[in-house]
Amino acid sequence: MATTTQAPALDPLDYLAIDSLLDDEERAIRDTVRQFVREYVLPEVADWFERGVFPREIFAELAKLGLLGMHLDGYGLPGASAVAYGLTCMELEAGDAGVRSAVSVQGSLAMFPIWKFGSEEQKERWLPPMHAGEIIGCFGLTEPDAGSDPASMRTHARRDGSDWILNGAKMWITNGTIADMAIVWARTDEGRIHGFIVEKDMPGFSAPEIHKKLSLRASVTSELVLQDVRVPEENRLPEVSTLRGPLSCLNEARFGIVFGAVGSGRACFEAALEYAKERIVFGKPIAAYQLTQQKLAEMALELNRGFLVALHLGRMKDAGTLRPEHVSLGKMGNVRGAIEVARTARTILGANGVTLEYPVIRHVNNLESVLTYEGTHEVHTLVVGQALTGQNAFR
Ligand code: TGC
Ligand code: FAD
Repeated sequence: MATTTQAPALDPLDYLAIDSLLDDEERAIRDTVRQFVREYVLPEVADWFERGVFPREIFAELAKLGLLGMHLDGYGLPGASAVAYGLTCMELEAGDAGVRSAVSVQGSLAMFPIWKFGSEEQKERWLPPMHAGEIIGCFGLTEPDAGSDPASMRTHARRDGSDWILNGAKMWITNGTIADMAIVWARTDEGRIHGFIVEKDMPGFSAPEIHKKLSLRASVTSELVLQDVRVPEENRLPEVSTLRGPLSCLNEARFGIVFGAVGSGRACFEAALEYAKERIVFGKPIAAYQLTQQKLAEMALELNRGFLVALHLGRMKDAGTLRPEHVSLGKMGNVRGAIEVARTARTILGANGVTLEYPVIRHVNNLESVLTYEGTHEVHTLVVGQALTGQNAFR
């Protein structure tokens, strides 16, 4: 008698069985981070968001899992694959974008520039304790009058003997107030752009927190103020002196967002699906109405498409073929997709969609920051436009 192959049951949270495209190690890392988020983040995060706080202690927990700078190698760092790093960002952001931001900034924006552009002494001094969560870093590129166009930065570095004197201000800096050090990008009179390791106790440096945010509330966002801060030459990153330095770091963090946004969207989809099956309106669950099913089907489509794009970009990064323009397309598409999913999920929850009793409104609000930071949707559109046409439409 002929046997029929039984296809595995369809998993609404993995409709296209993308899980089967991951290897055992990738799945193990993903599951470990997912468990951490369930145990450590989800029970508390609505409260952190409501109070507008980010618990610094979480760095110790993230370090125990080896997640800080996980995709870098040497100096005691794990050297995990790009896909493993991406999956980590996805799971962390399914908890909250603030937690993913903390990991992105530490690994991709504070450790990466040292790893890529630092001296041997800098790498040995900073990378191991940053991986261990003993030293927290931040990344200062944006200024009050220079966001999308960092080439117009005003923060200034002047050579003074064997030191540099830094003056200026950075704005919207994740982790700034709780950081032990900041990678600060500054321009010299010769028009060079250098990265400096500014230590929090250096006289003239301060990092006041920015309050009244209604997005990414479970994340510290700060100004960096530099008034005649004397930084020794040994704290300057020696291997880069143009905007390529900070923009290279952004490629790393943007890559994490391509995955992270799918995590935010997935968390909203999961909440909406569960709610739709239980909420009875006009005598039956709202999941049984065609309009709700259309919303859920569109959400599933967007999330599966986003995950496939992310995974493909991850495989390209691991193969060494990923270009910044690819990352821009991924960030553009996946953040927009996640926003559509999150807002649609919010409608399914009705009034419950606006309370912190459910995760959805938190993700909706967080995604407004994700849309803007690491290059706005418009900036990435113009990067892709330039790659397609060869025409620079920024200026
Ligand atoms: P352009 O003249 O094109 O380039 C200047 C130099 O940089 C090089 N380059 C890149 N290198 C690596 N990766 C990239 N993606 C690069 N893009 C450009 C380029 O080859 C050149 O190198 P060199 O050595 O020949 O001088 O630069 P531009 O001034 O025209 O600017 C281009 C533009 C607009 C794309 C760029 O400025 C940009 O990306 N703007 C957006 C700024 C941004 O994304 N800021 C993010 C701040 S950090 C943040 O938001 C953290 S949030 C963290 C969290 O909480 O998760
Ligand atoms: P602007 O550059 O003033 O842009 C305003 C609007 O104009 C946007 O819609 C933009 O897309 C549009 N626009 C700009 N140029 C063009 C153009 N050529 N054509 C058409 N439209 C255009 N920065 C850091 O350096 N480090 C951090 O850790 C960090 N963390 C952040 C955390 C949060 C919560 C937020 C919200 C921001 C953070 N940022 C950080 C800053 C972030 O990178 C910037 O906000 C972002 O790059 C945009 O800059 P801007 O806000 O000055 O907007």
